[in-house]
Amino acid sequence: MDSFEWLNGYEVGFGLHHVDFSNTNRPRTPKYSAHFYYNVIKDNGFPTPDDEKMLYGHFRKDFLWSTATASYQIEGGWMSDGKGLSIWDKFAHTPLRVFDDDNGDVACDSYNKVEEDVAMLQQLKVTHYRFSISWPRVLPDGTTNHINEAGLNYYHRLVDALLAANIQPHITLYHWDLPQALQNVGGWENETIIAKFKDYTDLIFSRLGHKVKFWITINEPYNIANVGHGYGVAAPGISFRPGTLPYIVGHNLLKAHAEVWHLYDEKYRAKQKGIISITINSDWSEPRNPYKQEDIDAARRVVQFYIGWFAHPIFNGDYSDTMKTIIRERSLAAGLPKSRLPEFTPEEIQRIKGTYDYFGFNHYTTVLAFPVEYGNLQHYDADRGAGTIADRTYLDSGSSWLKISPFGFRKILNFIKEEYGNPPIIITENGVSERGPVDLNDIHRSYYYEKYINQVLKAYLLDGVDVRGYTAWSLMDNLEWATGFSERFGLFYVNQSDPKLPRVAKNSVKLYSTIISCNGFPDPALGPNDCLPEGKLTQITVTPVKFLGMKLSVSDAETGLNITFALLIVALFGILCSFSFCLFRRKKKLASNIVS
Ligand code: PNW
Repeated sequence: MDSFEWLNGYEVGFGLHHVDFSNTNRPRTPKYSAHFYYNVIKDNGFPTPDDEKMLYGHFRKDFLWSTATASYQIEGGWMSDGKGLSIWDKFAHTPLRVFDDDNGDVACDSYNKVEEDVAMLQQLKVTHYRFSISWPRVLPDGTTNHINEAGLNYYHRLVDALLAANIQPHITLYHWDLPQALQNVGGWENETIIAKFKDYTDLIFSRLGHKVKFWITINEPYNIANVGHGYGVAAPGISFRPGTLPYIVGHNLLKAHAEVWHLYDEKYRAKQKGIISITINSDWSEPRNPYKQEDIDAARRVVQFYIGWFAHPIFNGDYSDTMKTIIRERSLAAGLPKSRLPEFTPEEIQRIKGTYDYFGFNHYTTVLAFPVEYGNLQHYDADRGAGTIADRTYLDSGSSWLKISPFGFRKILNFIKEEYGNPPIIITENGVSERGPVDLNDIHRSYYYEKYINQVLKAYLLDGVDVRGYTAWSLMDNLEWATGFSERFGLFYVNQSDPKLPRVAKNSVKLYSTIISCNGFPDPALGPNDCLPEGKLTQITVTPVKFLGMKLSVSDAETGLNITFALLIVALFGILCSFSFCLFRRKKKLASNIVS
């Protein structure tokens, strides 16, 4: 416990327990480290925690294995063949909006590289490919007044090439590149967008629907609403009405999604026999201190304001009570006449509820939450009343917001099962980035995919979560929105300084295609398996570990540890020497005192 620390008095506490020296009873409170040390003693060391152990087993026979991209991030051809401008063309051409002023004018030039893109998919052996359609490429001014057949033809060529390679297209109808012409009349803030989105998707179903069985209406409504219209760091880059605009946009996104789901359901489903849903993204959130009720509550609010904002109306009906209550109370307390969160009519609640064929889910990372009081400030973060940080023991990635934390994946999949009535889930994105010098030996990515997909397997086999498919983000390095080409999520490397933009496989391609061939993780104890390279499960990945804040392989970390030990011994030796020297001098002094 904390105690009298010699020259430092009670200022410095070495204790596993905090002692309150201002209280005459001297109460002791365990610190987090006491809980930690208790576990070390209980476990007599450091056994691999259950949630980190590999589970061997397989996914459903008809499991869908996919990888994803989005139109603005890969296509280029920003003005080719009559394409109209999107809000991302405008945003990226505004100085200082995108890192290094990168833009998607050419990107990976996928508009001209159908063959190369399909070749990569074949190498991966995926069963599905998730890509998005650029609305202004097909409808340059956003409306069906003018259909750009040349643009539409690109998607025909891509879909035909996929089907010829026995790969099923999984099409996202809206992945953030709104026609600028529609933004000019208010974009997602203007309710008339709902009818426009319906017209556009009606056209796509009627032209491509006989070849496509998997659809996503909207990708990540959270990012469109809050990042694009609240924080303003994604197109259209609006940040001056953070208290109201994200909620208005979110409201229209939900209605637009529901209308398109009904359109497909009533007009196309019987004939085209596909499935359609929305893709919702969310981090998992843990309490910063698992022993503090305030932190537990904050973590719940973070999840309810993130995944719940959109999932609750679609899967359960209406916004969650948490969001409705908090936003109304904070709005009224600030003197506003009503809640900043718009209300659905009872008819609207019914119209939106149940508009899914599966739960499309994007997931990357886990955060730690704690309560934060924002006083009278009126915006999303203040409504949520929580701050988030990353656990410093998680491995880093190339993106500041993304820390490697596989266990959270299983937890949030279980949350979806419990909270939304065990819907079938297709994971529509999951992946990791790097930045800096190019290294095709991307062990962090192999590690990430192996560990995250294994958590999905645990959710499926051990917890009974109804997972139907998995999609790796991303097929290739591409324009990572406001961070440009500096953050690379690809299984394939795309050299942006070579005008031919060649695609080169990173090492993780082998790992991902092995998991696909095996449809999971075969038990090595069961002997050689045809799905594995050379028939056996030699370590498919190298485990990166963190050492003094650096990412190292296990052997490098061992070397580092040995060197540190050596230095420590030298240092200790030095301290001991000087200490005995002091003692010696003290003794000598004492002796001379006695003598004198
Ligand atoms: C998703 N965050 O966006 C998008 O759907 C992709 O287009 C994108 O490239 C991919 O994830 C990687 O970022 C996100 O800050 C962007 O938490 C940022 C966050 C989450 C998702």
